[in-house]
Amino acid sequence: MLTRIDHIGIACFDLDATAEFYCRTYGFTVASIESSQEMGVREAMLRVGGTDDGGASWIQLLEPLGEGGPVAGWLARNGEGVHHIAFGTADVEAATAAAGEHGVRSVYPEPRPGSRGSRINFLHPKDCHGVLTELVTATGAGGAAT
Ligand code: MC0
Repeated sequence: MLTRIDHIGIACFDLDATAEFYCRTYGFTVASIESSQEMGVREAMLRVGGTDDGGASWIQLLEPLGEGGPVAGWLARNGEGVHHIAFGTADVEAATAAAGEHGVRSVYPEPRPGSRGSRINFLHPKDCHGVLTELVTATGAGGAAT
């Protein structure tokens, strides 16, 4: 079962400048910055809101590490903008399998490591009305970076 919108992934050319824009304009805070060679990105998680029980939502900024990865290719074709939407789930394998029962292909046969210790998979945009869709199981309760 999908429990929440975990984050929106935004592709950008300059992660530091884009993070500065979001923090200055909206008052968001940078919770983490990591690099993933596997995904070919440097990424920042920006905390949006949050409550006393730890609830928050997230903007994920994605800057390509090189020219070969999916974000680099997407930026070259489209320029900056929304790259994917991510839904939270307690069980990424089960959520991926459930989508598969509806004919939706996953990008990876097994979950891979994601931001802040999460486990992730992607659903192909061609099976999701043009939206690259990520499924995320966080290490802690409540979201990818909570
Ligand atoms: C590609 N397409 C997209 C898209 N990327 N449509 C919507 N949103 C996107 N982000 C469309 C293209 O326009 C094209 O459509 C078709 O899909 C094939 O694209 P392609 O790039 O030529 O083909 P592939 O197969 O090489 O790549 C597509 C695929 C790839 C979704 C498989 O982007 C992928 O593996 N993505 C998952 C990994 C990823 O995105 N990692 C970066 C975020 P036409 O109509 O021209 O055929 S890492 C992350 O987010 C982690 C750190 C985390 O959250 O923890």
